[in-house]
Amino acid sequence: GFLINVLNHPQFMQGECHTGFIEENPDLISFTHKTDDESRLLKFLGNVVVNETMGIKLQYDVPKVPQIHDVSPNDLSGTRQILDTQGAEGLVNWVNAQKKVLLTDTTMRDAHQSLMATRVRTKDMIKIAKATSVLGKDLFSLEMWGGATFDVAYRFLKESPWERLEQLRKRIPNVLFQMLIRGANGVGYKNYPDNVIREFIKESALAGIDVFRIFDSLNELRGMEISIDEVLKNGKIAEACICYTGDILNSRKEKYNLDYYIKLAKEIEKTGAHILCIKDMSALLKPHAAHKLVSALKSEIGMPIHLHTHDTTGNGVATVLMAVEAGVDIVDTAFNSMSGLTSQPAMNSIAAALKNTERDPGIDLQGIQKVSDYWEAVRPVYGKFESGLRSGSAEIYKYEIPGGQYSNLKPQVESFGLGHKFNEIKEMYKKVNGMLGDIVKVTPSSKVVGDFAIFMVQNLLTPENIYEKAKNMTFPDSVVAYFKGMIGQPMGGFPEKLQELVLKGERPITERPGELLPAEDFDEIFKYLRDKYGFEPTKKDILSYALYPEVFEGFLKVMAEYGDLSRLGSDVFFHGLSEGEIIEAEVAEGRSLMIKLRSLEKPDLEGYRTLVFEVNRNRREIKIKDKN
Ligand code: 3PY
Ligand code: ZN
Repeated sequence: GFLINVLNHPQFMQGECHTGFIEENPDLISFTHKTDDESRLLKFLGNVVVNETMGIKLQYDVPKVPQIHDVSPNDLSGTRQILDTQGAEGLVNWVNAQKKVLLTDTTMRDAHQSLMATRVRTKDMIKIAKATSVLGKDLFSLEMWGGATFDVAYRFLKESPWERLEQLRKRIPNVLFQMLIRGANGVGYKNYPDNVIREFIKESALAGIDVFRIFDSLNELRGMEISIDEVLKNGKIAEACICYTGDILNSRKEKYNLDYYIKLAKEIEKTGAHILCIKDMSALLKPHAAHKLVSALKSEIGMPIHLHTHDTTGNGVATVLMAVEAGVDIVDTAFNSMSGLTSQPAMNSIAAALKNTERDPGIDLQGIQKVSDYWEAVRPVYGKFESGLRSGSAEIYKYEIPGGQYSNLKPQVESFGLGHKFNEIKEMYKKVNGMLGDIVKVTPSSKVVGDFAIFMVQNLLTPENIYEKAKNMTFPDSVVAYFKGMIGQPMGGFPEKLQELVLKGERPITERPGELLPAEDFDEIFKYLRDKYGFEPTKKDILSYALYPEVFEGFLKVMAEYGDLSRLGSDVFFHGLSEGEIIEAEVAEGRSLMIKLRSLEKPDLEGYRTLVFEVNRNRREIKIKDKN
């Protein structure tokens, strides 16, 4: 290292070397003192630059954080204090007693899941946490965990989702925290053993989740029962969903009619769940249908009703307002700059629209504008994850594709080299739904339909020729698991001929998958992780491994190779440095490095590029393999 440092030093190379050279340039030998942090960070940055950006980077403004001087979140009393002091029943009574409509903000979960592939990092959430706590103090809840965020945090953001929960909880003590859990599928794409679901809920409740929104991707009650039971045991709020599909205004669409939803809601009420959620993941609930559904449910059941919809069609605000008119208790929205399109309808707009009406949510409009402004400034850094959709699409009524899947489908299809067949795949999504007998489509059943549709187009299959042409084909894993009954039973059962074609003689199950799956052995996971990685795994680590073994191990390996990346600014994490740029990188609590990228050299004969950095004004060089 030393010799190379000397040989590559610009002064040395320019022949300016004299006897004082080494004394004057302590960084030449300081490689022996360089911390591990520093080397690992440079390696990470070098990789981003060489293999992703080539040192080309837009200029990003630093988002302005609203300053809060006069109030401390710890002095605020909101919905969280009602739950803590009066329990779940007390909270439900309080909700029922409100004339106003209550608002949930989904910015930190579904909004970015649906708009930018779930990529928002904890660092950007923490910065706005205090302001959200104070300026959003009258919100019912913040949906900030669950769904795809768990997996994506580890897989793509190289950070711990548990840490996010803990950091936000510390800063926002007054508003209920809400998560989305896919019933027996947890925060994953398959059914897990019951003890995994139970322990996961227990640990999430301990870490700060108050409201568990639970759904089953086929609207099967038994897929939600374990989760509901465990949430009740932990004294938290169980919010169970009816996933909305079809169109109750259309009398020709009989399968999912008003009676279907009312019957399901009544069954849900019997489980003891506290709140009923109408989960309209694909934005299919038209405004007048919302009025009809909410009115009917309000007269048939006693639980508070929470509406979740998306703005994919552009009708989201209208749907929310009609539901408000019909007496819905709580509605999901997102701060305006994170709303619209595949995300939730716009909070600021809805709150303003309801001013001076009976159901005014009573939110500080100027306050939430500041929070929205912050997110508006954050968004450009995540630009490469945006879908490119520019307007609402009424097509979605036809295709019935959920918000997050819709914005993700195009890149997914492109990754299969089928970008030019995007329209065909959307058509096929609809056809596959028909072949399956018209099912509820939401994670993971929506993934089954998506994977199946891509497979059909890839292999030039049609609903007519598939029985001949696909006799010897292996179907995608998700499709096979679906037909085996591993994510439950669809209403009306499986189409038998197609099931036989896919399973090729394997016997499907009709039991609840959790009854058949052997319990997870947490002690064994503990020992495995400890022995392989040499640390004492926590309960959270064990659960993360139980849910996502490969993803979690991948995360551990990244931590070992690059260190903790969660403190890096998002512009640097995603876009590295441009040549000549100086950044301040926090590597540990209170410890920052000033890093400049001086130059990026051409690849050598083996394909390695040398990057010259300055770290706290000391020259550092690293070589990174150019993978292109
Ligand atoms: C999820 O499961 O992540 C969803 O957002 C479903 O709508
Ligand atoms: Zn959603």
